Amino acid sequence: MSDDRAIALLEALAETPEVLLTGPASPDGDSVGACLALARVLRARGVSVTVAGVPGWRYRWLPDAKTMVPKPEGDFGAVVILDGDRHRLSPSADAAFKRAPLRGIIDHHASTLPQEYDLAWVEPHATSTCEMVYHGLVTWGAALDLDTATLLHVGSLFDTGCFRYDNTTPSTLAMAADLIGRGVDHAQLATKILFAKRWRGLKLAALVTSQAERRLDGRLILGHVPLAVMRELDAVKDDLEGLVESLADVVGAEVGGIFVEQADGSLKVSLRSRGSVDVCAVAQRVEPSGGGHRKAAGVRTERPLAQIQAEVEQAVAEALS
Ligand SMILES: [Mn+2]
Repeated sequence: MSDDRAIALLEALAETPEVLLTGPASPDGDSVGACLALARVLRARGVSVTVAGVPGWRYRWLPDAKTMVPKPEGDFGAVVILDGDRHRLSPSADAAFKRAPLRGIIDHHASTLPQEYDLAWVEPHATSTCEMVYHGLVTWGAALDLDTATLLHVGSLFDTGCFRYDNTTPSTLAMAADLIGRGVDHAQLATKILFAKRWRGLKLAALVTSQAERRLDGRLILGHVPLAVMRELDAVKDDLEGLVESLADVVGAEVGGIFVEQADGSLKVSLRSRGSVDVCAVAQRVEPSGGGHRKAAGVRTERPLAQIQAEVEQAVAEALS
């Protein structure tokens, strides 16, 4: 771990009067957990911390999630992005970031460019941002109370798919052992963060999987999520959790992808790889703004569905040949 970078960033934040922590717009479990955990520790040291973001129903019950602010206002001495990069911020977080005298990042995405920040703590090989924050806080000598431990465990669970993916390391499991030893309710968290679904989510998954397409002799499985279906079921992003994974889990599949129509007419593409295909590279071939990890990546595009599906198919075919 980059101890020096971690400590430099934590020390700088501890001396900043007003700190804003934010994930990307529509933050996932790793981002929400990392932001709220770091906020707890900094607040305990007397720092005034705002956490920006709108947690979905999956995360709203977590410790301190109700303190998250949808649109941060005013000026901050430092703005730090956790688990994402500056190109994926909400408009209000982006405005605060651009005005801040100190701009930092704590992230493990390979697509994140450290040179775009004043203080960058980026570890592309880290399993999750929560794992980075955990090691950073332990090295810093911070006390981790049960709520902080719970929040850190959330990101670890989320980014490993409950310790299922090949980014699960001995270090990941040692951290989990430590956090569970501090009283974290692993079974409840794993169920609520990764597997819980609303009735409408079950119906949505059934509709999407019933229309899913097999391409490249079943090595690529594509699912389309029409906006009309989302609206009819009154479903939101959190109701899609696990759907792209279930496509990638089909026997013989190398890559699964879902194409989710957005209210603004754009398309949000999520890709998962179960083999050698680098889906981050696939996402970046669709649009340069695509990003993520080798085995889990995404991209947003304005271009038509059929064209994007053909491009993904072409890129996956080339990667497999
Ligand atoms: Mn992450």
